Amino acid sequence: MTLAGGVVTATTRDAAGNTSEFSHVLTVTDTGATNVYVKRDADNLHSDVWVNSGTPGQGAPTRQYLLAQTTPYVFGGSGANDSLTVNLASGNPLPAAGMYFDGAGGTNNVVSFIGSTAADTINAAGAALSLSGGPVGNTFSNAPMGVLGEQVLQFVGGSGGSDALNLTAGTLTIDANTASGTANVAVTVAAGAAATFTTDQRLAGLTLNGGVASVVSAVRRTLTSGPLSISGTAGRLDLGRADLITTSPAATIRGYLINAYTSNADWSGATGINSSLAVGNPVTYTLGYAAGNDPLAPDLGLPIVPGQVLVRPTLSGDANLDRTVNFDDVAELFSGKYNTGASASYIDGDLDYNGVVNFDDVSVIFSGNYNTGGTFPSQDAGAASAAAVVQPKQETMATRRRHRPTRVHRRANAHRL
Ligand SMILES: [Ca+2]
Ligand SMILES: [Ca+2]
Repeated sequence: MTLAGGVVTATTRDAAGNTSEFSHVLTVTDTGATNVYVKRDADNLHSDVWVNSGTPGQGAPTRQYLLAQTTPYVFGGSGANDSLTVNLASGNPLPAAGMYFDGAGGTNNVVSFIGSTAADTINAAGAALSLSGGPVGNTFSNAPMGVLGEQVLQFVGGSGGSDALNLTAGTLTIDANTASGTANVAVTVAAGAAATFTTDQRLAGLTLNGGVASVVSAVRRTLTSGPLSISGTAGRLDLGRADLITTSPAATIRGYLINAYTSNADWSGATGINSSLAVGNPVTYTLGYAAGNDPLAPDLGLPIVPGQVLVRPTLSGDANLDRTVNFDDVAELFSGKYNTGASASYIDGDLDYNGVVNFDDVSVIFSGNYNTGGTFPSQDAGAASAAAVVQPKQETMATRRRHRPTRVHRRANAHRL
């Protein structure tokens, strides 16, 4: 059998990875990317396979295999980036003996699941994927799907049900985004496992049970999640350049931030919420947060509503979370709780997470980023191009005089330190 751009031979592989000739499985031996899509046929006897189809899942399939077959379905990929998509919408399409995917060469081999309208759970444990939940026939935990050479696992939302993607071992790039409507895929990362997000994500929830999740992207992303839970001695969320918007309470999120900030004020904690940028340069970068029910949040134009909390990696000293440090941040800090001893949030001006606003926080503002015109690196694509043509906002002497605390006022404050 010959496909466009390559040769497909018929090979199967047993659970130990040994291969032998067989008649109904595919090993791609060409060097081009190959995309295979499988879906249970309406006859409930076969699964349909589309290979490199522009309209996978529609029309006549490329081939079929028997659901009752006692040898696994094997897709051995090429030297390029291959993908295997498993559509669960009409039931479990795996044969009784299971399925094996080997991405072979390439650095971006993708295994992708399309959920059913019921609650589907994908469990990824290194070399084995399994499925539980879902409608009758959608469980293949007793016939695991073997994976090799897989870098990306997709289980995007929008198909209905309360879906879950559990990463219990290994390191994978995860895409569990629900593009529109209510997010319905919750992601859990167990101890020893690591998930990387490279695109915007809207998740039903994110649970880091000792595992690490990182946002890695050259441009700013937004990780939007239902409840965020971080536990264990190594549960950590590394936001990189990304904003986090979550429904977890502000006090919970503040606790996660303090865990990572540590008494060294350097974001080096093994647990909690941090950013690799701030870890690498804690003098220049920090993380701030704001709650949507804080009256200051709408005043500052922050993209959250009551019931949400924003966490934003930014420049140290950026009290109002606009990603630059100037007199507006000084004004923010003196807006109400300065030297009162009152319990304070980040946008109240508690920039060093000690719970109150005092001169130590003023020192953070003037620690290096003040009025440099600098902005937090890697704005989103639109903002980056705008930033390239818009001159940094320069404070005039007139505005500085207008906003500046009087010398007497500052001296009075100094006495209260
Ligand atoms: Ca600012
Ligand atoms: Ca403080």
